[in-house]
Parts: sequence; structure tokens; C-alpha cells
Amino acid sequence: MSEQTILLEIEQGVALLTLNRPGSLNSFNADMHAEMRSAISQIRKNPEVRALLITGAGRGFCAGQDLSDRNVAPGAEVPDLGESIEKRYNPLLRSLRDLPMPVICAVNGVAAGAGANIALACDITLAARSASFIQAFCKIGLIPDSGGTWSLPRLVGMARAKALAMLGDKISAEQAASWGMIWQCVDDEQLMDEALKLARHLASQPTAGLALIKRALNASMSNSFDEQLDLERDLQRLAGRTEDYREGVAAFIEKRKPEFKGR
Ligand code: T3D
Repeated sequence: MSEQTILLEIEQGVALLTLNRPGSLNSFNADMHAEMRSAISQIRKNPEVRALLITGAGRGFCAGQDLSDRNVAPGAEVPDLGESIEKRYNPLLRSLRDLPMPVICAVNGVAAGAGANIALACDITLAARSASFIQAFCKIGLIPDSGGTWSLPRLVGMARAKALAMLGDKISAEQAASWGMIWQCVDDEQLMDEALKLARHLASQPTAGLALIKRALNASMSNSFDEQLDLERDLQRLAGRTEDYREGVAAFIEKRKPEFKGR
């Protein structure tokens, strides 16, 4: 039987997705890409899921592309890495960015190559104190992909982005948090408790509203101020039509705890 490269559990509105190839630090092969696509599609279609939490099995989070899947022997056909990016990595990154719910990442160990940039593409990223981030691409002659050349300069500024990308140095979780690359660094034994607590909290909140916040902030990265004001108007119009907006206001007036349905 083939290995189950992605584990998916759904509980209390949270989909817990675990990258599960610990023997190779959860690096991506073709099967794992396919199972990841299928898991995200199930999550998107399931109205009970209101937050996604991604983590890795074993001691690593994800070491990017499985390099043992690439034939670089002398005389072997030159691989078309552009095709791999177009067919596998880019759709994955787009699906996480477009998912209409918060995507939380619990980086449990080393996150290298595409693995680092998948973690950075999530909406809220926590990391264990012993975890690390490596833009490993330059060490094998590649460029950061999975959105790295877009997200790094925006998260840490161009000077740090260029040094990270060109040196491929290991950055500790604490350094990543202090540079604003991630939300929080927590003690190793606290990581999953904290990440689940956060995911469950978010899953109890106005999901449609959170999805609109995500859309607005993502768009702000390329919009002008005027475009962003127009977008805020349009998205606030949508937010104002949700049941959760009415519930939030009613609960405030009635001095009670709101019961959000996510719509
Ligand atoms: O090809 C395309 O489609 C283009 C897209 C590319 C996207 C990318 O992600 S390119 C970048 C690929 N990733 C890397 O270059 C990282 C390679 N890995 C490392 O540099 C190191 O493993 C780490 C720094 C991540 C961790 O180091 P360490 O010392 O903690 O662990 P290790 O001993 O190197 O690795 C543990 C095992 O995982 C080891 O296997 P073994 O010896 O126990 O059987 C190692 O070979 C395996 N492993 C780690 N990373 C990968 C891997 N196997 C295959 N592919 C990997 N990426």
C-alpha cells in the first residue's frame, strides 16, 4: 500500500493537515502534491471547516521538493522545473491564499526551500523555538519559489530578503519572529496546544468576515491607496450582509456572547 503522505482530521471546525513523509523531512513528491490538492479541495467544500491548521510529522516541517525525485545524472533529460512550479507548487500556493478561511501554520521543525515559503504564505504562522527557516534554493542553483521572492521582501524588507535568498542561512524561529517573518515563536512542547487553541478560536469567529479580511490584506500588497479604499467599501458591503454581522451587533447590544455561524 502506498504511504499516506497527507493526514487530514476535522474536529471542532478545524481541519488539521499534517505533512506526512517524516523520513525525508516531509519533502514534496508527486504523490504528496496530489494528496495535498485533494485535501485542500475537501476542506474548501466542507461547510463545517472554518480554519485550516498545517503542520509536519516527525522532526521537520517540510524540506521543500524531494530532491531524490529529480534525475540529474549525466546524460539524463534536462528537467523542466518551470512545469513543476506551474502544475504543482503555484496551484498549491494559490489555493492556500484563496482559501476563504484562516490558514494557520505550526512549524514544528526545519522549514526549507518550498517548505519555508509555504509556511510564510499561511495567514498566521507559529513556530516551535527549535524550528528554523532556510531559503535553501541558492545552495542547489535555484531561486526561491512558492511565493518566496514575493513574500520575503514584504515580510522582512529587501536587504534581509536578498541576504536570506542568496546565502541560504538558517534562521531560528526566534529570529524569524523578531524580524516579523512569522507571528510567534513558542516553546516546543506548547506548539500544538497553542496552534490548536488559535485555530479553534478562529473557527468560532465570523468566518466569512475573516475571509474578507484576508482578501483585503492580500490585495493591499499590490493596490494603490485609492484602490484599497474602494476594495474596503466593496468588501464591507459584503461583510454587512452576513448573518454574523447581525449576530455580532445584536450580541453587543444585548450584552451577551455572540454565537457566530461563519456565514
Ligand atoms: O524541482 C522542482 O520541482 C522545483 C521546485 C523546487 C522547490 C524546492 O523546494 S527546491 C529546495 C529543495 N530543498 C532543499 O534543497 C533542502 C534539502 N535539505 C537540506 O538542506 C537539509 O536536509 C535540511 C537543512 C532541511 C535539514 O538538515 P538536517 O541535517 O536536519 O537533516 P538531513 O540529515 O539533511 O535530512 C534528514 C533526512 O531527510 C535525510 O535522509 P536520510 O539520510 O536520513 O535517509 C535527507 O536526505 C532527507 N531529506 C532532507 N531534505 C530532503 C531530503 N530528501 C529529499 N529531498 C529533500 N529536500
